Order: sequence, then C-alpha cells, then structure tokens
Amino acid sequence: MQLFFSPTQLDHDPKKEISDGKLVDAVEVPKRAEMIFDALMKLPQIEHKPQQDFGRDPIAQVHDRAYIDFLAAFGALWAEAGRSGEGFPFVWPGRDFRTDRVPNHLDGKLGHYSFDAGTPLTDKTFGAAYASAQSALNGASALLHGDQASFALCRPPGHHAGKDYYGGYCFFNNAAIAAQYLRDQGAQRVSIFDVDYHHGNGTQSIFYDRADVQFLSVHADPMDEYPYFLGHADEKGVGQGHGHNFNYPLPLGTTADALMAAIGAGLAEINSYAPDYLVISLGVDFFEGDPISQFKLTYADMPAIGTLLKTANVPTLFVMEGGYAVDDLGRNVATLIDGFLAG
Ligand code: Q9C
Ligand code: ZN
Repeated sequence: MQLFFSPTQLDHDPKKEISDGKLVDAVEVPKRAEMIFDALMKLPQIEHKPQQDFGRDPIAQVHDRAYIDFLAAFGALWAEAGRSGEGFPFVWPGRDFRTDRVPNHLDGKLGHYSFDAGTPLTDKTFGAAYASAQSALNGASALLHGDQASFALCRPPGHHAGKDYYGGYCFFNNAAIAAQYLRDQGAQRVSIFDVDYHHGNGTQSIFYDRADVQFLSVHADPMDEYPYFLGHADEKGVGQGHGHNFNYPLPLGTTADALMAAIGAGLAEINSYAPDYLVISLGVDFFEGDPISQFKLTYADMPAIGTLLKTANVPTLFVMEGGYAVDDLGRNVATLIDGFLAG
C-alpha cells in the first residue's frame, strides 16, 4: 500500500484556535501528521515514494477559483493590513444578508469564505493545504494505476470545507478532490464513506445534487456536536442526487458496537451502489482519548474497523481527516490500517 505525504503539509503550524470562548492551544498541529507517518512507515506493507504535482486544475474542479485565489493571497493581505499572528473571521452573512458580493475588506472576505471562527488561517496555510490536496490526488492516481488500496496522509484535513468556504480545520476538501479526479479520469461511480467523529458537511454539500458520487457519513449527532447545522438522517440528496446521500448520526458516548453497526449499514448501501472506487474519509477522533470528541472507541477496537471496511471489496483510497489525541494518533491509525490490510 502506497502512502502519500509531503513535508510541505507541515508548514501550516497554527499556535492558537478559538474554542470554548477563548484562545486556546491549537489541536490540529503538524505533529499529528508526523505521528501518523512514523507509525504507518513501521507497517511492512507500506511504501512511501516521492509524489507528483497535479497543479491547481483538479482542485478547481471542486473549489471556486476565487476561493482558491483568496487562500493563496491571504498571507499578503494579512501583512498588508498590518496584522500579525493567525487570521480569524468574526462576521458572517446572516440568513437574509447578501452573499453575491465579495467584500473588499479583509474581514468581510474572511467571513465570506468561512463558516466558523475555530479555524486559524496563516500565511503558510495555502501551501500546506495545496500539498495536502496533492497527496489525495496521488492516492487517487495510484488506484487508477491498479493499486487495490492507497493512503493519503492529508493534513490539513478536508471534509468540512465546501466549494467556497473553509472551517473545521479544513481548507481544501481532499476527499472530494480525489473523488472528482477519479470521475474525471473515467470512473463511472465513486463512493465516499466518511468515518470521522464529525459529519463531513463539506463533502456532503459538494455532491448533494449528484448521482455519480455517493456520500455516506457516520458521526456524532449534529444536535449535540459540531458542525451542528448539517448531518441529520433525513438529508437524502436533491435532484439527481436524491437517494445518494446517507447520514448515520450517533449519540455522544457511542462505543464500538454501535459505530460498527452504522458502518455496516453504510457498507450495504455502498455494495448496492457498486462504485468503481471507494474513498474513505478517515478520522480517528472517535477514540475515547480524543480531547475534543465524545465517542468511546478504544485502541483495541481499531483493527476490527479496518477489517470491516475491507469488506467493501472495492479499490479504496484512505484520506486522513481528524484525530487529535496526538500521542495515540499514530498507533490508532496504523493498527486500523493493519486490520484493513489483514482483512
Ligand atoms: N471546543 C475535523 O475533525 N472545533 N475537524 C471544535 C471544540 C471544530 C474538527 C471545538 C472541530 C472540527 C477534521
Ligand atoms: Zn473530526
């Protein structure tokens, strides 16, 4: 199994985030990727090779050009405004405000292109998020070349990012970019299974009106957990997309049995859709020790999740999403992948 990761992804190195009403230490930190990389490299089946640059075009198949350009320009705009440190939005369009005009002022732009105040933006964010998306594209390309499975160690993560907004530590939607690339290279149908503690709102929104990409997500119930405003079971898709979106919200405190049952239900839908490729948005923030999450999966539960995911029996790309228990992160991901490879 090929592992894709570029050290440029470490350049996004925020110090603080806004959480619980104050500036606290950031949890989405470069060390996350280092821990996962080191642990995966210890698996004998993993190989890591230099990766290709696919350019901006495949990113622009998912994200608006103006949004990409804003992220690329942010560092210069922030410095020009005489500001230092990390950028945070503080004003958003309310329900009946206008969104058809992008404000000139940087604070207006930040609100226009985001949906939360919990995601620090730095002058290095664009480069790291671009490199993260390239890892996903390399992983997709490996499947197109015949690999049965590949792992894109994406970080910053992607599943909360929509076509023209960031949030939830996500800037480019790596899983969506990979799925779109697979379609553009000839795949007829692609499934994206989001197995992260949080609902993959960005990915759902990107494909909500489409029948060619099926989206499924297991996650903490949005009534009680971030991102709060999307991820309910009655969101089924619209137009051509109706019947191709599946949400499995679960209560806080969920343990392995219930999470595995929901994953099993998702796998049954994937099986009847019969995709050419499966993209798994994988976050291990369902771990009991995760500092921002409230599921109760243990280290011992991880291999069975990997083995269960293997039963999809479709060429599979893993795209890394969340997981913030930094010291346990590497072994949690590696043992889940070991379970997948053994399955
Ligand atoms: N007080 C992903 O897992 N903020 N993103 C939590 C806790 C948002 C998580 C604040 C969490 C986003 C990719
Ligand atoms: Zn998450």
